[in-house]
Amino acid sequence: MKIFKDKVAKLSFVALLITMTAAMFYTPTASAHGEKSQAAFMRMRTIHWFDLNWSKEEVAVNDTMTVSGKFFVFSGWPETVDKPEISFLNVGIPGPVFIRAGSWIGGQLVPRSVSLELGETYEFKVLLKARRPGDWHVHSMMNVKGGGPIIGPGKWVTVTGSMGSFVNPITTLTGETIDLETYNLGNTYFWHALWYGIGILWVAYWARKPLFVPRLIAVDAGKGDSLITAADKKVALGFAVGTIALIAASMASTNEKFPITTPLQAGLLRGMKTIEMPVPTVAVKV
Ligand SMILES: [Cu+2]
Repeated sequence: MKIFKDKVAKLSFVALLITMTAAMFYTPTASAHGEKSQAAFMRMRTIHWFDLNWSKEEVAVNDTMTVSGKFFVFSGWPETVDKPEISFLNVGIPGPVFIRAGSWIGGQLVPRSVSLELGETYEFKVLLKARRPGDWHVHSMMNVKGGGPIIGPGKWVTVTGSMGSFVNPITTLTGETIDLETYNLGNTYFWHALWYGIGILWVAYWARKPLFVPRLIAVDAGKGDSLITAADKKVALGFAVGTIALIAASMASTNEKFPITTPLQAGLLRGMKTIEMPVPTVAVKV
């Protein structure tokens, strides 16, 4: 009986290994456009995209392409979705495989949210710069506050080249040209590591002491006050003062290094230019 059990155990283990290996190597490719999985009322009663044009099917890293077309803001907008009073023209792509170099509604640059009117038709254009090689779905998309992302039709676009050669240069107010792709990355790593290290030290300090159950017993026994010693209070105070001092000092040095800044840009654009659609010449009898 024991031999039989051993055999079963061994075989089960082998089966488990085979399953795991198979699962690791099974990587199906997603080949469908997901907008059809949206609820019908989201897809058919919100933003109607039409006359869409993708300027390229294949684009090299650092080259640009446009997604343009028109959209009609459906007059029978569903009650359950917030009105598109605060909307943002976007694209539906799998992560930052392109960067959005600019977007326009009715010929006006829209780097921020816009207010759309029900029953109106608008023209749009999004300029994309290729960043990561691969085959990607590129969809038009409208983010509506209180409604979520409303995705439009998509098309496969192939990006060729290598991501290592991607650059994103901009000229700052002071006339300096920087590459946003790599700008000050060392600084980002430094601050992440520093705060992570401080956090670990803080947790490690308290984790040296009896945790959870012994603490609960002490609190239940009315000895909760004895858990935190005078030394603990000093250490905690040290952490608090140190943190504030570090923030104050780094803020002062940053302000000194970058005296010219602009306030964060936010706002809402109203009165976007609409287009008149030609009067329908086809009569449909329902
Ligand atoms: Cu898609």
